[in-house]
Amino acid sequence: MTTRRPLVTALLIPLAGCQLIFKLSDVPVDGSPGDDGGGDDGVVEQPCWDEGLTNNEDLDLEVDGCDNCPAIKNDGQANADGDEVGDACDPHPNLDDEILYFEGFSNLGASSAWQTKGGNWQIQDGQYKQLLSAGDAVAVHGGLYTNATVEIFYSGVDDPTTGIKQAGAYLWTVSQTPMSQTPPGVRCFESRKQGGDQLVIRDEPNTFEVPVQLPGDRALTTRLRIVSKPEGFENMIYCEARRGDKTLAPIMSGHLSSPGYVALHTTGTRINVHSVFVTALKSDE
Ligand SMILES: [Ca+2]
Ligand SMILES: [Ca+2]
Ligand SMILES: [Ca+2]
Ligand SMILES: [Ca+2]
Repeated sequence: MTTRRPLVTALLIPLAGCQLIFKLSDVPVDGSPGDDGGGDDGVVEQPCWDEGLTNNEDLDLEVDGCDNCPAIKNDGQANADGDEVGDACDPHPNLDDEILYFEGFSNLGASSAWQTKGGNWQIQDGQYKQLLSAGDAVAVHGGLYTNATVEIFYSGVDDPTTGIKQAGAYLWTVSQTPMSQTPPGVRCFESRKQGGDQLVIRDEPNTFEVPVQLPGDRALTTRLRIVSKPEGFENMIYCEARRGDKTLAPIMSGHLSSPGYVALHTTGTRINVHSVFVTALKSDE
């Protein structure tokens, strides 16, 4: 899991004396000890949320573990509500969110966090790729999340000919064995049926096929966001598909307040997953 600065502070100050107090101040400024070293960016930095993540997925000024939105270029790190998640990817602009997980697949060992069933899942070129174009393929992340927001960037879905091709993601309830064939929970898919693109939301046993045709340009990366909001708060989940900053189809369905896994799923199609990002409202909210 993440290494958080407050814990390091507690361990080191008694050993090393006052010299480290400045280093471990809570808001390191650019160029000072504690800055992430991401360049002369001139902005007041937040503490890194995971100092072990040193790749820079989005090529902005902050490495992944010091970036408040690791998959979206946001040089200024704007963050209006002052929580751990930057404006560019904050699902609750006025509530206290925290970052639970980011995977940019920048190292081969990243695959060890995922169980797979079907398909041929490989980390190549900084992406998690499902390389077969037939059959069902699932990859499940071992983390367990409640009231989570999951953002997945992916591309490379096959051009359709006939039949049903789908690529998407789940929040997968823990009551089900992770590798079972038909898990309950909320799923968002992009699908193609006889050449048409559409977004499909399933909150078992219900299925919503969204009457919005998505652009068919597969050269663009799709951002798929799944939000599980707390029961009693808004009592909703929504899924939305985006390309770039454009929201294509925001959808409302039922709630999922029980813990769940994050899963990737393809049917009859290849996919290149660029990153997976999980945030949640802080549990004391
Ligand atoms: Ca970055
Ligand atoms: Ca960023
Ligand atoms: Ca924020
Ligand atoms: Ca927030």
